Amino acid sequence: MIPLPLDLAPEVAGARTSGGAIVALESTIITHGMPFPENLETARQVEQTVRDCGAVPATISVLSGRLKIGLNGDELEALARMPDAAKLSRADLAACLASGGDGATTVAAAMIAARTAGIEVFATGGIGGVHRGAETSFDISADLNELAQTPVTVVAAGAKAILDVPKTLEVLETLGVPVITYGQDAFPAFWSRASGLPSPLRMDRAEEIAAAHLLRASLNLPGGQLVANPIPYAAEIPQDEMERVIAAAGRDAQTKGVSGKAVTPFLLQRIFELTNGQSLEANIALVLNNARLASEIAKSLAAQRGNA
Ligand code: PSU
Ligand code: MN
Repeated sequence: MIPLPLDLAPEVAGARTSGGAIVALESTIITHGMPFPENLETARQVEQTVRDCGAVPATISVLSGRLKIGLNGDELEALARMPDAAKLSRADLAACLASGGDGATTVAAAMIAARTAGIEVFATGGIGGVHRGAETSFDISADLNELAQTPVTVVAAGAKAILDVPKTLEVLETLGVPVITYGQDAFPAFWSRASGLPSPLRMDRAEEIAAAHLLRASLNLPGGQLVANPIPYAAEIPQDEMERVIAAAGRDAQTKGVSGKAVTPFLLQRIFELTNGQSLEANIALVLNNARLASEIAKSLAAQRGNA
């Protein structure tokens, strides 16, 4: 083995030494999920929200072939302005490090990096999943397999309706990934608080979610947990309003022959355009909401380990 080119931000290194709460954050949402400058503003707000909650944020990316766990202000801005950052999932991470490239990490790659750095809680907007039409395209995000094998608790606002939500839940069940909805029985669908499907599990307290994370380790179970956190009421967009737009974006992707890792960024960008940017406001609100819950879980993990 050769040593990993790993850089921990001083704040993150400090929290690791003291056993403090740390929340990992992905970066594909910055480079491929939101337009500039909203991406940079949101990334800064998410980090500030984590700090306000009493935890340390660790935004994950690859810069000049180094795996960064926590970015300083200049690095965050450089990433947000980067027009051609690679989108790194499990398959791409080591190759990007080997070639000295720059890239943003998806949920899957950020989970791998978080585990490497000893971080167990992670916040994002939405995870990747089983795409509509997967029965012919075979398009299933590597995020799902990652949840099955990497022991990180991931807080997301459910699964975005660009995916086939029932199939996504079926695959998660097959993989043995706990899907825990926070504070309600219905599994949320990103912009909407309900997907029309019940959540496999429900928990109402961050402490319980942290305890379940620790007990999975005690049981020697590989893999993490998916925590589905419903978007705040005030920011919700009803599902039927989004459906028309999602269907149109899906048709555009098909017409243009978009495939592979380009599919999710294409759909997100198209939906942004088709809603004249309206989808973005909801997206920002739910990411901040997820950062808050992830911070509470991370603090509880630290406390239950006797570090706080
Ligand atoms: N879903 C969203 N916003 C996002 C993504 C998904 O609502 O920004 C990003 C995340 O980084 C996720 C990735 O891990 O897309 C999934 O890509 P793929 O479907 O190609 O695995
Ligand atoms: Mn895919």
